[in-house]
Amino acid sequence: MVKTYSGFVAIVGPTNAGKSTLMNQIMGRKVSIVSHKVQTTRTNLRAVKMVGARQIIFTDTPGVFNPRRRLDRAMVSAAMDAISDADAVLLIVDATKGITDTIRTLVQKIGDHKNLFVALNKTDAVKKGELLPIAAEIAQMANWHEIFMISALKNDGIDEMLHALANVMPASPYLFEPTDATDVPDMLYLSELTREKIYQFIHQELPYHINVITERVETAPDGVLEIYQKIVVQSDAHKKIVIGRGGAQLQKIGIAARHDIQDQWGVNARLHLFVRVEENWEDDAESYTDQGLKFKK
Ligand SMILES: Nc1nc2c(ncn2[C@@H]2O[C@H](COP(=O)(O)OP(=O)(O)OP(=O)(O)O)[C@@H](O)[C@H]2O)c(=O)[nH]1
Ligand SMILES: [Mg+2]
Repeated sequence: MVKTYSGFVAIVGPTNAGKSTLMNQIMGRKVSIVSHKVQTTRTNLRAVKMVGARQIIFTDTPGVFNPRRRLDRAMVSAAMDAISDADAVLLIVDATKGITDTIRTLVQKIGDHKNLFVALNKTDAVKKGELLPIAAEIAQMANWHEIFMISALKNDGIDEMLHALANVMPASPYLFEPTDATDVPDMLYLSELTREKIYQFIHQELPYHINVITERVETAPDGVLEIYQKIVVQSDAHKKIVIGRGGAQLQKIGIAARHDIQDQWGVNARLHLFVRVEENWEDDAESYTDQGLKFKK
């Protein structure tokens, strides 16, 4: 019998470091939404990757930052849970930013984990000469198993990293089916694709105060998937921004989201978007469970 290995790798790091981009690159498709804005990922998302006979269950986590609001705290706490459950921790450092205070705090938090790895990401965007001092500095901050230089965007250095991570997975029966798969619920995934488009098109700060909920999905008699989503905002002013002049902004978001849903799932879809003002959604327990987060009093 072939000996099997299976374990968890938590992908952690500051917001915007490229954790979700890496997850998607590893899986070869969009598992986790990505944006140029901060605090994009809100909850832990898992994906199963087979590396030969070895199974790695990756957890993409929300970026770690100074939690101020209740939502922030729930996000940081999800990331911390992933670390404590992991067989290996992979810290993603944005090489264009170098070693920041967030990195220092995070290294202290993960410092005594038995399998620590660090990847300097976005190497495509910095000069070689700038990488070496960052690598040297991070090297002496913890007892790293290995330090990788990668570009999640350009798929550079990922294969080698996957093999190194696979090699520290514990001997175990497969914890999940040995196929590449994710645990993102369909309803959440649909909401996420729309949230990604809002981040893409709306330039004000308000995205962090937005929530998308998929309320209903039905197959119409003509076979088209009818998707009803509610975009929750915190004020009338925000609602105006999301809808845009004559509804133009909302229409743009809807078209882009529908195309993405069709591309990702290979279906025909009609997307119905409604914008609702719910001033206190961030204090409502249901908004958290919908997103796979724990509501903390
Ligand atoms: N140049 C370059 N950009 C990258 C790379 N990886 C990610 N990015 C960009 O960095 C931005 C943030 O990427 P995300 O993957 O959303 O970052 P994240 O760490 O998941 O962020 P949060 O979910 O907010 O914690 C996006 O604009 C990406 O396109 C890379 O290797 N090179
Ligand atoms: Mg992310």
